[in-house]
Amino acid sequence: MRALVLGGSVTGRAAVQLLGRLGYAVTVYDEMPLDPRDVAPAAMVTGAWSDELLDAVDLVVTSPGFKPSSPPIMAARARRVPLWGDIELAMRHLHVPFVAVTGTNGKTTVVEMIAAILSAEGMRAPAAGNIGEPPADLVGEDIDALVLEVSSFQLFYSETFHPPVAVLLNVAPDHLDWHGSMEDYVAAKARIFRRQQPDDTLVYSVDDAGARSLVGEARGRLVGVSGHEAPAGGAGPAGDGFVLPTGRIPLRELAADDPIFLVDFAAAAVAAHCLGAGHEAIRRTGRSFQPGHHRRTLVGTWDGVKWVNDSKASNPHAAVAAIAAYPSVVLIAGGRNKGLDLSPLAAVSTVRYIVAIGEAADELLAAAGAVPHARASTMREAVHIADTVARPGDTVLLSPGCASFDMFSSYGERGDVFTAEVKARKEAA
Ligand code: UMA
Repeated sequence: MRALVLGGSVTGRAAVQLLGRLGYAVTVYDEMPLDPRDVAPAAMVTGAWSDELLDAVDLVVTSPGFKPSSPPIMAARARRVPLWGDIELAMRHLHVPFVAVTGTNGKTTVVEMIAAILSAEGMRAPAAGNIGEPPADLVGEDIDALVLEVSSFQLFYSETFHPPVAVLLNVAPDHLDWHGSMEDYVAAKARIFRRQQPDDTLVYSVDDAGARSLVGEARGRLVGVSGHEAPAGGAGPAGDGFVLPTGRIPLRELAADDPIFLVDFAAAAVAAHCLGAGHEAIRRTGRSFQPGHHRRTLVGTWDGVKWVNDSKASNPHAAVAAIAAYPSVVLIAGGRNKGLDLSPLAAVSTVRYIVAIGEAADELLAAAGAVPHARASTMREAVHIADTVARPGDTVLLSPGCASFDMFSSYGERGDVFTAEVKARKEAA
């Protein structure tokens, strides 16, 4: 049996190891140069694609970065070679209870919360998938359950994927450059519940119009969650309390009380409960949970101005939610647009000034209209401009609404550079 793995990075390396254990002779293809040691014992082909790479291949496993329109994918489809994503491959061999989480925004936080609750319950339930750890690496490990973050790319390349518990947080335009259209993006997201049956559970946010309309097609048991008002039979705030599937707790006890945190916690609580977590484990996690870096992270407050790093917001939907969470915002935004309309960023009523960066700067400045604005060519210059215009009561918010790859290697690096520039400037002052 011969397999071709597309992409020799995080996903590809894990696929090579699993396919090897399953008895496949594996070749890895990547456009970019690779270190052969990283993909050993697989054979390696880099550079220009050739359809001959599919000769005598029984299975293609693709990394999520390969677009449906890329030559290797088009060629595999044309030759009718079975084509799976890494989630499809891994979940055919991982026979443990699991929850799968998707959504345009917030999925990593919810995955971390579910994993924290299950760990507080004493379960071995690692987080895997788009969060960074390929599930293929977990095949054969002694675990009780799995918490899987699945992107639209991974869902697109899945066939038999069937989560007994699924979470759909929200659906808003993102990754249209990859999927080609909003319809195709939404269709990929819907694959999280396509194979569910009536005894499976689909947790969804009633606060999000995109999620609400999509779950109309689902067959599983629907449980609604909210960051504003707990729906009947679901979870969320109710008066000064918070309704959980296991009972009620005081709202003031939770680590944060903004609607984004509350809806994430409600979804995590319901999903973790489906996998066996009890009241105390859920409650303890709600009290202590801290979201990861670059998610509305406070860098510091100087002269009445808050500086906040929300570099993780790489689409307009995430940026708009963050901007609306502060009363008066000097916004640093822009980067590489993923084919999305950036004008909603400028339309949020709390935006007082826009500093535009990166390839999308022109689009943002055109959308700014009457909102005062400026362009910066580096993060240092953006911080300098923001510092000049900010006044007490403002929040200077880096919430780009775009990918980072035009100026940085990742959203993490973008957030780190912002944090360092802010500290260098304010702590020196
Ligand atoms: N490559 C090609 N040709 C292509 C596309 C990619 O040769 O047309 C090669 C690249 O040269 C590179 C490799 O494929 O060597 C990269 O593969 P990849 O882009 O699929 O990325 P991985 O490093 O395998 O990481 C992927 C996810 N990346 C993407 O979906 C783009 C990671 O999500 C994920 O953590 C990891 O698998 C483990 O599951 C990142 C991400 O940005 C964090 N995800 C998007 C998001 O969250 O918005 C969906």
